[in-house]
Amino acid sequence: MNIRNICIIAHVDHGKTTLVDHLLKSTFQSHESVDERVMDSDAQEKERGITISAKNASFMIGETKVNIVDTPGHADFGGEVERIMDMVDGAILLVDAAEGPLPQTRFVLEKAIRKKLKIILCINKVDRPEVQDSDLINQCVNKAFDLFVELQASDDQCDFPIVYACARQGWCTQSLDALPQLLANPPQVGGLEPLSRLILDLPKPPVLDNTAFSFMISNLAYSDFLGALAIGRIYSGSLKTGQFIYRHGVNEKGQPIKEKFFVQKLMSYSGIRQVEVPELFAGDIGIIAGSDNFAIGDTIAEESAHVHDRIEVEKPTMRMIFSINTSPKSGTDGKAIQSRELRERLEKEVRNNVALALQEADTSDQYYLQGRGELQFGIIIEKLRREGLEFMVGRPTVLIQNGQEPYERVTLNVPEESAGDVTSFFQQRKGQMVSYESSPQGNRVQIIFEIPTRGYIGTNSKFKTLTRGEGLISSESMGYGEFQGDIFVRQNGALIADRSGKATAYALSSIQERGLLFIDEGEEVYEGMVIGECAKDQDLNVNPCKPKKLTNVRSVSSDGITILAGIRRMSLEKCIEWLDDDEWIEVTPKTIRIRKKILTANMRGLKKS
Ligand SMILES: Nc1nc2c(ncn2[C@@H]2O[C@H](COP(=O)(O)OP(=O)(O)OP(=O)(O)O)[C@@H](O)[C@H]2O)c(=O)[nH]1
Ligand SMILES: [Mg+2]
Repeated sequence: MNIRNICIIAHVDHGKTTLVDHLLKSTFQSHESVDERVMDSDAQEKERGITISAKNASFMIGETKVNIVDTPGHADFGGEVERIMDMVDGAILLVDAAEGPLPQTRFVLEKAIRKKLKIILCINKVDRPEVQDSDLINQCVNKAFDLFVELQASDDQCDFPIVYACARQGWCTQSLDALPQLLANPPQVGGLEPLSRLILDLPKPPVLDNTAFSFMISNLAYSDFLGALAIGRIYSGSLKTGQFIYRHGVNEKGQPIKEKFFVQKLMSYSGIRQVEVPELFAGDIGIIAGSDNFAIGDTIAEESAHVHDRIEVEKPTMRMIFSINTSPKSGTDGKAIQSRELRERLEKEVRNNVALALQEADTSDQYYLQGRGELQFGIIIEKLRREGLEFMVGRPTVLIQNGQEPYERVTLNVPEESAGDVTSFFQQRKGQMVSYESSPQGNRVQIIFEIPTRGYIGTNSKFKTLTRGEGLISSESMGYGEFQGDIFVRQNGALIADRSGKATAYALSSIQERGLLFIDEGEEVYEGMVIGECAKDQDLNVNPCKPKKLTNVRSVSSDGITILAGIRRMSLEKCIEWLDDDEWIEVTPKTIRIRKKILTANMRGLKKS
């Protein structure tokens, strides 16, 4: 069969998954109702509207089978893009016409160029109002071209074909002159034909001149019936169900190991489905079941076949400590796992995600998970929580190397009126402004900062507030640089419960004068639990359970006192941003609480920021 293996890469939100919807359209049966952004199949992907993990699908263009991998665009999931690059020979690089190339465009393009992929440039969202009657599309193409040159693409890669697209309406064209007509009259069918033709022009999968079967694992999935599923590209030969084959992997020490296993089932992609096939052939992307020990980067091959180099990805720059739940309420909401289970669960996560690593901590019931960003950690925590587990996590910290610390290049696009506030906020956190550019209309500015990752962690909510939700922010890792000394992060102390019990409205109404509450009346608290943010820069122990002395006078509200002013409900993301080094986030399926690591008030002392 004729095959093309391609991926789709871009900065976050530039429209990858939407374009894949339309490419896959022909594979859906007429009676099927298909969700928008069908590849974002995970619950958290749907809720957050972003892609988290890279996923495969396939569609037909005439007689040619196209295996396509949709990838995430957020920098925290860069490892997902890196690990699928070995599966494909071509890439569609999407760029939002109005936003132009952004940090993650550069990151993914660099990876594609290094892997010698042939690239199609797709300028997307040409329907955006700001693009009309402007020169933005041409500027976008020029900036993309400059990026290719800067990243040292080969002449052949620099000679990329271009399509101008509206992924949302499912059409594209190679001619700029055709845009007004297409915008006025979007085609109902066949709108992506120009892109399809370019996909067919991409190189065929190179099939090694060797009849021995060889396959590399780029992704893992799980089936309740079959256990682990290895997803990857077949480089040479073929494989049948019922055969014995070898897994060439590595042990914990990184030494090569070889395991023989029985091929239980083989599948390949048809649309978004994995369908059983009797045999897999070189060139295709397939799925193998038969061993529970599969790991990303392993080669599955006949004994004599070539063992491929393992997948290399950028190293983690951050870590977060995970602990068993030692809070007084442990086990009341969910399953309070023990040390061994916590370790096994985190190990599973690391096996499935090459961008993560597990590191021992000083005590046996705590482990460091190393990764790339707060969002990545937040998603893993939420996933474990939804599995019914209880545990605690600490503040994300950066990994120091030879006395140096990691840096980010942060690109901000903000309304002009908030530029001053945003700038001083990032400068306070040791950010150095490296560029400041006003938009042609003059109402927005693009600012680029180079900032220690430590300073960048925890800026998201504040950035949203400063820009009234209208700012765009993205970052790319710049590697390691000089350690910048103390960075002033949280200004406020914590309001801490000094006993266990139920919070009363009476007590909270007077505590709220000292700061901002995180809890409401009636909520259970325990000694050492953080119930709010102190207005001052110092921690404060308070009694949130104090009952109102009975009087004969009763008034409107339940216990005759004021209604509480405002409560700041702390989402998981907000807790991660807010947390200090002497605090834990206690995560259970039902609640998220912040607590002091040392619960007993008189053992703790009161910390001043
Ligand atoms: N105006 C306009 N909006 C589009 C177009 N294509 C996609 N969008 C919108 O852009 C948003 C992001 O689309 P996605 O397809 O999720 O983007 P993505 O690149 O897959 O995002 P990540 O996977 O999270 O990086 C959605 O609201 C889409 O409806 C387009 O051609 N025009
Ligand atoms: Mg997506």
